Amino acid sequence: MQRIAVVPGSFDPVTLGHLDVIERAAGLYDQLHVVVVHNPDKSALLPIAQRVALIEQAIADAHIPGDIVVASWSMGLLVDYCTDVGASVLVKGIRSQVDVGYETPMAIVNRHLAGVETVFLLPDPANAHVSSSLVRQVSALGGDVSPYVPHAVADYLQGAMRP
Ligand code: COD
Repeated sequence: MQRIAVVPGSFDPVTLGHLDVIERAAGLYDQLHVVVVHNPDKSALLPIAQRVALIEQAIADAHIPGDIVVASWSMGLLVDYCTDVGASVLVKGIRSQVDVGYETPMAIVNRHLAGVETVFLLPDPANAHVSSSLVRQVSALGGDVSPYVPHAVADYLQGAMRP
């Protein structure tokens, strides 16, 4: 039986921290779905289709091996996506106690709702401080985001900032 996992996120935009989690999760499961989910608690910078395209480009540029599907989901519960594709595991990154506090209730509810387990990966220390919100802020203020994001994202954001 295939072991299928989902890495969900806002990915607004995808960062080197996300890419590290995606690469390590791809090595743990037979098939990985990287799923862009609209988070109603956050105001978005990039359209969802653009986030999907940048993740696909970043995975290709980094030559991450494995069976990786990039998709988006806005039809309701995340566990419904998991059920649709036969995934029994969600993989999430945990950077801090703040992430633990945010993710713990969701992990419990997702297990109760659909029997979907959540696996937490600790970040690579090199990326532990990186977040999409930090990238959005640096970009909005005209700073260099290339230390924090894949090349495709840096190129896209620098192009978008040009008058
Ligand atoms: N290193 C390691 N991991 C990282 C890093 C980093 N530098 N940066 C982010 N991550 C991890 C985050 O901790 C998170 O696990 C994941 O990557 C995605 O991060 P973001 O910021 O792109 O996405 P979020 O935090 O806005 O999460 C959005 C979700 C849609 C995944 C979340 O809200 C969710 O799971 N929603 C479920 C909706 C649902 O079905 N609710 C009902 C039952 S709970």
